[in-house]
Amino acid sequence: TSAAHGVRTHASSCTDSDKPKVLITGGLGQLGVGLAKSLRRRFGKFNVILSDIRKPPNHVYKNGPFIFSDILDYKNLRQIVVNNNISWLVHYSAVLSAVGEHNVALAKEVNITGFHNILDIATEHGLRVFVPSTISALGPSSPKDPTPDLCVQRPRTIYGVSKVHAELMVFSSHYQYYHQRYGLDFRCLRYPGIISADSQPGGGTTDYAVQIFHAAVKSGQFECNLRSDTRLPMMYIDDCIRATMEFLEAPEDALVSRTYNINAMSFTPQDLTREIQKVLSDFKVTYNVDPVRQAIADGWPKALEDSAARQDWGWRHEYNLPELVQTMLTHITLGNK
Ligand code: AKB
Repeated sequence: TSAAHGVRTHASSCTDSDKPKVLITGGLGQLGVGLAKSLRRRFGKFNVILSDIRKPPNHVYKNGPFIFSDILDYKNLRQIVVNNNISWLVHYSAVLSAVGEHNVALAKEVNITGFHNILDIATEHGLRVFVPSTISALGPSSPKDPTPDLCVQRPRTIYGVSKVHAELMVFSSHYQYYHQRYGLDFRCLRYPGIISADSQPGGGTTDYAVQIFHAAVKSGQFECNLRSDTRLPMMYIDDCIRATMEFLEAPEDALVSRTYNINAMSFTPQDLTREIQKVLSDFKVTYNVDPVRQAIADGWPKALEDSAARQDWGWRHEYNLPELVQTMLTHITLGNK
């Protein structure tokens, strides 16, 4: 489409002086290191700062700047943005769905108070800010198959409520005003469950779809904590990172909306098991359902309707279930050698 073409034209004409300086919060979660790698390839090693409250493994220090940043400490955040001339902020810090249900106070603090700090800092300094939403922002009363961009959103988890809150904040007249006056540029994608080989998710409901691959390679058996027929939208990490990069780089006038669904594939634990068994025929899965995770998954979409993302800024996914399984098993097998 012309929008997709526009994204590419914009990307290739990027000169040194318009290279953004990017800060990634929650950088040691499932997505930060991968996104930093892609952003560094595109904008230069020192233009992308990864941050977290934990000490990373050595290779993370070697690959580019890493600093301590606590999103609950406003002064610390502001200092980082000012001292490093940050222009884009990717906000990955979050307490995910399953852990959030077990620790609501922590989830409220990180996901709501932390997000407000990010939004205020971004507003104060006219940043482009990317905040992921996910399938968790939908609930049992949302249309499920597929879920449109615009629909009823009544999630039943604190994580989901905080994502709806984030999606809606920018519609408040306060932030609309700052958008017009100071150029706050808020961008949000609703991610499906993300599947990655090198990085682990932590505390989510879709985590089984990552753990199953490691178990298949390591022990040939896996105990799944969701029912065998639980269909959820999922995406391979490379697609997710590319979507995020393309969306971040999309010209503002291509964006009809500030929050877009992105979709790739949907499967159940049973579908995934069968696909893995095509490669590892002895692989066995048993089921021991976690009621908290199952209730969360039962309220989530089975697929996301993402035609607006495809039309407005040229989103295309590359991985379906067979490619996902081949790629994950290859990566994990090679990584274990
Ligand atoms: C989770 O399972 O909590 C996350 C998500 C879908 O947001 N992976």
